[in-house]
Amino acid sequence: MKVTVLVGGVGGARFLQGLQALLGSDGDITAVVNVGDDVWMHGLRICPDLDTCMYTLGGGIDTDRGWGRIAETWHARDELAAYGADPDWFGLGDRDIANHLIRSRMLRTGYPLSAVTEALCNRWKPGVRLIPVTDDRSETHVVVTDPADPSGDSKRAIHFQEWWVRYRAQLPTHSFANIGAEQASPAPGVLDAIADSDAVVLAPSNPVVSIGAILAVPGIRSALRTTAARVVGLSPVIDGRPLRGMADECLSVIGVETSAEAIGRHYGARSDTGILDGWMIHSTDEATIPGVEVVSAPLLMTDTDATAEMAAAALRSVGLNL
Ligand code: FO1
Repeated sequence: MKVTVLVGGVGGARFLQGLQALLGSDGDITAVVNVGDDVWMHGLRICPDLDTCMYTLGGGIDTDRGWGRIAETWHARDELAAYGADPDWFGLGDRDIANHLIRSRMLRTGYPLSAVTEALCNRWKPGVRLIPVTDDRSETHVVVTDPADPSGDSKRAIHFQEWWVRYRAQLPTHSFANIGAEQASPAPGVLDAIADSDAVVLAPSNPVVSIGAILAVPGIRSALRTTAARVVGLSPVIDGRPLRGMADECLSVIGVETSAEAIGRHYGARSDTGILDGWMIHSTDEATIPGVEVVSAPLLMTDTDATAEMAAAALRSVGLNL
């Protein structure tokens, strides 16, 4: 069974683990991964969502943090801070740095990010195909009230990572921008994966800075609207609260209520101008979305079996027999 999943970071990686467990060797899973979080730091290209998926499925992730390597050390980070090297608020682990050194060298040699990802996955063998949504630059930047201006009148754009890690989204925030998206195009294999799958799944990732950043790449939204596959999403919000991360902070910036129903309506029905055929919500939630089949099931990814059940419910909801 061919399934293509649009994923962001931690929630998306966990969902992929469950889907992989569900489909087993019959599965042919392609993950179209968000690159909006990607950033140059200390001369290295960091791709947090690709790395979280690769490490999680490859067995190298630190499960408490949800990012970076297990059994990590931080000597290089501490040395950089000792030199006063900016930024000192973003933790690069020693083991993780090897990954970024290889990626940065390959990018500078001219390899596209999709080829770099394939090379790194030769080591980690995630068991699913990880493809960045685009090989081009499409970074999420955030327009905030300038923290350096006491009057509070001036705005400036900062990289998503600074907003998320340095400021924990606690700045007055006005908008998001996907820098480079207009000139970006889907990476090789992405449109075919969406067109040729039995189902396309929107993982329970951040609807704005993960799924939204993927949809910002020209061609993705129309591929979802025209594929013969059924398209089903899973709500990242239960009982009005995100399971982790700061989806609520992001949703309020774009004026969408933090609820399963509001997010499903935000994605919209394919029979209208949206991208969904089905929408999974948690057993305790309610939602009515014109043109979308709403199904409720337990959406807590407490372990791989629970996540596998969730994935099965999602695929069944759009008519796949599992
Ligand atoms: N998240 C943090 O909260 N603090 C960090 O210092 C940090 C470093 C970091 C380094 C590499 C990497 O791949 C991810 C990292 N993250 C860190 C997570 C990153 O900010 C993610 O983009 C977000 O957590 C959202 O997915």
